[in-house]
Amino acid sequence: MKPTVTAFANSPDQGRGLARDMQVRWALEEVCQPYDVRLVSFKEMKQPAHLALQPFGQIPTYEDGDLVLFESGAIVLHIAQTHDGLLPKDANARARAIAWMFDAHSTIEPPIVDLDIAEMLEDDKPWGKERLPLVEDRIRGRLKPLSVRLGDADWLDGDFSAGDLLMIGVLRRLAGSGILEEFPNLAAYVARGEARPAFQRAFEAQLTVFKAASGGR
Ligand code: GTB
Repeated sequence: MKPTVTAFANSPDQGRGLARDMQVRWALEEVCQPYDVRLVSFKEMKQPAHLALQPFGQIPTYEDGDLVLFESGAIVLHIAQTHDGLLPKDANARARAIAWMFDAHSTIEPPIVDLDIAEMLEDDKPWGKERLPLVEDRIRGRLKPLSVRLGDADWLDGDFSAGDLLMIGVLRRLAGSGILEEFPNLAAYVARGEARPAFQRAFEAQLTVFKAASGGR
């Protein structure tokens, strides 16, 4: 049986693959696991049927037989633990790859989400313009050590892993901000991830949804 993932019926990201179903799609593509997608509207996400799957009324969710999961990081970890290809076999290397997954979501991502909030919701506040550079600097404060650690390696710790997948997913949210380009090795790292055939397949799949929803434009 194929797992089912939920995604936005009308993604506000305009087909740029920035919503978090993208990481789940990408992980499934990396391990060659076919999957179904159930598209949900903003209204449906807040209805009891979806809230039973995701208490906060968000996407993505993951259903596979008796298992219902939410939290994109937990979903990617589950996929990586139940399929070959996204986590090293060696126990210590596996633990380190999982550490990078947590790092992506709990250390790198918060100031990046804060930038989205500052730009989208706080721009018109009297203090909005003054705060923005502070938020941007907090992102730089996280990217600098990440850039140093990556150095000239292709991936964060040996072969490509679920840690890289989540980290690249998080860094992609900086597209258009100009901040990522201040760290050329991180920009190249993101481009390397985006060039992976599995990423391309996942990206095309979510883009097809966006194009269909916007009348094929
Ligand atoms: N911690 C949860 C996880 O990782 O699964 C967070 C899930 C989450 O934030 N889901 C968002 C959602 O459902 C979509 S991905 N939001 C609707 C709501 O809360 O009502 C976040 C996202 C949304 C939009 C863009 N964008 O337009 O670029 C990018 C990322």
